[in-house]
Amino acid sequence: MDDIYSRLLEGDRRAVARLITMVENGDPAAKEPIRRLHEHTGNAHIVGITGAPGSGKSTLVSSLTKVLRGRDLSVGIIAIDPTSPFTGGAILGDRIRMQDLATDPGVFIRSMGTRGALGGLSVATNDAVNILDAFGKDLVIVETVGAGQIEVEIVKLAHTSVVVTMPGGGDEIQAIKAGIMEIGDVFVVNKADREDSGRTYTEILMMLEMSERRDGRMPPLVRTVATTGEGVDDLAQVILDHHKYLKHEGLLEKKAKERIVAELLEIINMRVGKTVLRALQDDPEMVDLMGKLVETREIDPHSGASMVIRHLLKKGEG
Ligand SMILES: Nc1nc2c(ncn2[C@@H]2O[C@H](COP(=O)(O)OP(=O)(O)O)[C@@H](O)[C@H]2O)c(=O)[nH]1
Ligand SMILES: [Mg+2]
Repeated sequence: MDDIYSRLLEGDRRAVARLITMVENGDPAAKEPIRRLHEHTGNAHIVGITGAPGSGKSTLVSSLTKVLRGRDLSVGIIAIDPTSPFTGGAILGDRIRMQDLATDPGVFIRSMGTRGALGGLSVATNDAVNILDAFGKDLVIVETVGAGQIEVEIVKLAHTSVVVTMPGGGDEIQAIKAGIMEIGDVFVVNKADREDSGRTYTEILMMLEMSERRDGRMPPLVRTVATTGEGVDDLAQVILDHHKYLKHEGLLEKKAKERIVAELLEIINMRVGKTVLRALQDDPEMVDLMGKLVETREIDPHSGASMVIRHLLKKGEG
């Protein structure tokens, strides 16, 4: 594994791809190179892009990347597809769309599925972000769908969170109201070529103006046409400006600390989950408990969980 570490730092793209596959598969051999790469991380500007399926995120990421490349910035892209690996259509679509970027050595694109995730996706995504950071990418863009738990976790880990909406997306406006609002640093109305886009723009603008955010900052709202690149220069600018703002206000360091803590908690969460599952399988006392829970229904899941935790803590001390 020494090899993959040094090859990665020498700029070998295949080493990057290989290590990401390893973290995605939960391969324990990834731990050592990840550990050693840690000191090379912390330089990339991490950008999260979220929004409903079909709002144009992938198209936008691709045109945004072209603009960033025009400014001589290197870009890593991680597209997370929460659909099952059997419906690989979206991933395929993204690949085709991003094809012209794929030959650019300043760009690294990777899709990740939720396959075998079990709470491991956030951890694998963080690892992949860190790998691309250590690989020297100036920006790492993570595209996720919707506003589910995993997406919110991922968006929390970005320095700059971009929320993409499109005209007529009544559901999205509800989602924004329901909490995405707080985590969005930049808002986009994509598909501004559609005639009903003006109304959506006004609605979101009003909502942004009325909302009271913890950071007291009014996030910019940008209109884009991802397919033609219209407005994407502006989008790139507000994203880069947000990074400058974080730096200037001393917030970048605060975010970095939050990111490390969130990462730690995610890893603990995943590892404890796995440990508990193993313990449940092997331990006769746990087998007995599962019997009472599932077969005879003597105990309810809450009491069962308490018993498992007490049992594991006792075992851990003994
Ligand atoms: N009219 C129009 N269509 C767009 C725009 N951006 C994306 N699309 C189309 O919307 C569809 C979904 O785009 P995609 O990038 O896959 O959305 P994602 O699911 O959010 O990643 C595709 O057919 C795109 O060509 C836009 O600005 N205007
Ligand atoms: Mg997409």
